[in-house]
Amino acid sequence: MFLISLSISAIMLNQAGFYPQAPKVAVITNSPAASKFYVITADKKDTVFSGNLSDEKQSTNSDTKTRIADFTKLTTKGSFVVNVPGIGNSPIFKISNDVGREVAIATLKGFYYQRVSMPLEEKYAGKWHRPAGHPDTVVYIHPSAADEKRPAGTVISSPGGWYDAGDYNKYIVNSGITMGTLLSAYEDFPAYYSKINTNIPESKDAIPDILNEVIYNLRWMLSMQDPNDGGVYNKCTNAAFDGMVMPGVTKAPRYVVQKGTAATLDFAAVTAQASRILKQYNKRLADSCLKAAEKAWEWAKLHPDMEYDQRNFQPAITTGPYGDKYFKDEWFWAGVELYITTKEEKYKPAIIDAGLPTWSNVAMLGYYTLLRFNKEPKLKEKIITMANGYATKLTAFQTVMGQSVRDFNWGSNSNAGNQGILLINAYKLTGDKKYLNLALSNLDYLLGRNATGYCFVTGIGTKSTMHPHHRPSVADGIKDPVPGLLAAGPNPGMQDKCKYEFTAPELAYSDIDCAYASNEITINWNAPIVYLANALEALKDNAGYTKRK
Ligand code: 9MR
Repeated sequence: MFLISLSISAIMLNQAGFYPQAPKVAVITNSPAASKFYVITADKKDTVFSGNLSDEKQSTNSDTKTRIADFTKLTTKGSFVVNVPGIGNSPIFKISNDVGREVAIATLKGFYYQRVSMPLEEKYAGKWHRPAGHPDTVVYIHPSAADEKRPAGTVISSPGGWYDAGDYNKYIVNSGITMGTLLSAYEDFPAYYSKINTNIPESKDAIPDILNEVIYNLRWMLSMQDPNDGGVYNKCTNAAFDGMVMPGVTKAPRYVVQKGTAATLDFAAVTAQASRILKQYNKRLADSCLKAAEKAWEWAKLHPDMEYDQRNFQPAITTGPYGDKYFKDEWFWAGVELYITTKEEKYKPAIIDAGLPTWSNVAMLGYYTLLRFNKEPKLKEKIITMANGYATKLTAFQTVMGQSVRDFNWGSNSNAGNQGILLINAYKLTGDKKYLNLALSNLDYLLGRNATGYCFVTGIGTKSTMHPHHRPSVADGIKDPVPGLLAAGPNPGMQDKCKYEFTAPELAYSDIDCAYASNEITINWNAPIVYLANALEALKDNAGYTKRK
């Protein structure tokens, strides 16, 4: 048994599998003596392909040396393993037209499992069904958020939304980038998403499931705006993190805390974007969203740089801060979304620099929207320049992810996803398939072609994350973790101080629930893989990845 698992972990590949006419690569990590590899059928009866391993490559993010097995030329559909003499067999993988479908749907469904205030019924949630978590119908105005009209202790209702992560709190800033990414996924591929069914309670209505999922969190977000002045509370939270229990078991008081510029502008961007997208499905909701966005914008003009800082709060609040001190990017993104939705020049922002999106840096979301509506065509060059940068030198795992050691920070897997989104945008802007292949290399990374050998999506593949820092997965007594959730990924910061077998940047991942700095799941990390996996599914036929026979 031991030998088998050793050999499995030495051949890294996308454990879901490959589209017939797309690039297909496996990576061998323990210096095989052999120079040939074989692809054999899963029943081990037939050898369908043989090839030469590449020369050895030295990874720049650990001591790992790799050799590449490229079997792109194999286009036969079926179930296979890669075999390297002296090493053994890879996990079984498929070559099929629909190979990305399961992960595309599962990661979107992952959001359903994060819903806060409704029961997850067995017909939708399977064995992970559970009662509703926090009702959040009694939420206190924390002293940090108090004013004359809503003094400390005032009760408001702020139900619904998604739990942010492995914890049970709800944060506006992080909902911002998450919602922007999901709304953009829909806005970039509306026809595709109109056909996707994730088996959620709303699946039978006329609204695409991705939008139904987004609406569940949107209604919560709307409740986080102070109707008196338009400002938005930073989060709806316990005073301290809950223990590792099921949601709703603890009855600790819930608070909304200080308003902030980042939260309010992220809210404005999301509600403005949602407004134009939802108009055709629910005019009333769309109208309320636009009013909310405009009101939030007005509040932000009066408070252009109000940092959220909980350090001296009484009573103390120790849950995640998502504190941000730099607001130019939020101003830009909110301005763009309001401008595109209202067409009013007064919102049109001056262009600022943008890097890969993170929860604290959202400018790129504004670029994507401007380009989607054919505004500011010169931004295209910026996207293409970044995408060409990704194309210059692939890692020892033949991926874009990991070209810079800085890719391995807290939530590193979201960088792989966000690089993928940028590359999908480059493909949409140019039609050059090189960018799509590079985007695919990062999906391959997330699903197993990485130094750890893990598929980082729960429930997918043969060696995937089993013990995420995710309270329901820990506390529900079910062996398998809640499915469709993307683990944070390697993070040499290891701020959790838990046990790590390896500490090099690309290996600092520990599949234990203690390891919140590398093995938590979070909505802003799930959203990019939703975008990426579904975009590839949406584009696969036109890109020629699939095969008719
Ligand atoms: O993703 C966040 C990361 O960038 C920060 O460095 C880290 C520490 O503040 O917090 C992460 O966000 C956590 C949030 O504060 C609370 N919910 C879980 C999030 C993921 O760990």
